[in-house]
Amino acid sequence: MVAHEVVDGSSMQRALTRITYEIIEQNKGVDDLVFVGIKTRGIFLAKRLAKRLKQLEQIDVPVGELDISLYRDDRHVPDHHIEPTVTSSDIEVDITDKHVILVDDVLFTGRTVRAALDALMDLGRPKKISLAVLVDRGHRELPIRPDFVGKNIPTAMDEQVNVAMEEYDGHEDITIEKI
Ligand code: 3GP
Ligand code: 5GP
Ligand code: MG
Repeated sequence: MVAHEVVDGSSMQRALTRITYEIIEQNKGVDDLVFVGIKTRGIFLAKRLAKRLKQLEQIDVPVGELDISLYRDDRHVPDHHIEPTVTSSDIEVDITDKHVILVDDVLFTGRTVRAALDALMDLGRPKKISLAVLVDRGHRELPIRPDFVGKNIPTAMDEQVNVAMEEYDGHEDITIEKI
C-alpha cells in the first residue's frame, strides 16, 4: 500500500522543539527531570529532547530506556490479545523522587504506556510521571492521556503510522498507510 506523508521532517523537528519549550515552561527548574524512551524510536526521541534541553537550558537530563514488546519470546507474530510487557530496562539513574517523562513515538491503545508505568513503579518511586509522544493516533483502550503531543493524527484502525527518524531510518517524516 502507498504511504502518504502527513508530516515532513522540518515540521517534526519544530514539534519536538515546541514540546521541549512546553517541558521547560511546565517545570520551574528542570533539575529533577529524567527522560525514559520506549524502544525503538521513543529512545531516539528522548535523546533529541534531552539535546534540545541542553541547548536551551544548558542542563543535562539523563535518558533511560525501556524495551516493551507485544511479541512472545517463542513467536514472532504480534498478538494484540497479549499484553505488552517490559522485556528489559536500562535506566542508570535512580528515578526515586524524580519527574520521569516517558517518551514514545506513537500512542495508540495506551497498553504499552500502562506496562511502562508498572515497570517504572517497580524500579523506584518517581514523584511524577508524564507522557510525551510524537504522534497521538487515537483509539485509546485505557484511561491514559499524553501531557505533551507533537501531532494529533486521527487514524482508522486499519491504518498504520510510520515514523521515520534520521538516526534510525536515514530520513525523517511521518506517513500513514493502510495495512
Ligand atoms: P518503534 O519501536 O519505533 O515504536 O512496536 C514495534 C514497532 O512496530 C514500532 O516501532 C512501530 O513502528 C511498529 N508498529 C506499527 N504499528 C504498530 C502497532 O499497531 N502496534 C505495535 N506494537 N507496533 C506497531
Ligand atoms: P499502544 O497500542 O500500546 O499504545 O502502542 C503499542 C506500541 O506500538 C507503542 O510503542 C507505539 O509507539 C507503537 N504503535 C502503535 N501504533 C503504531 C503505529 O500506527 N505506528 C507506529 N510507528 N507505532 C505504533
Ligand atoms: Mg513506539
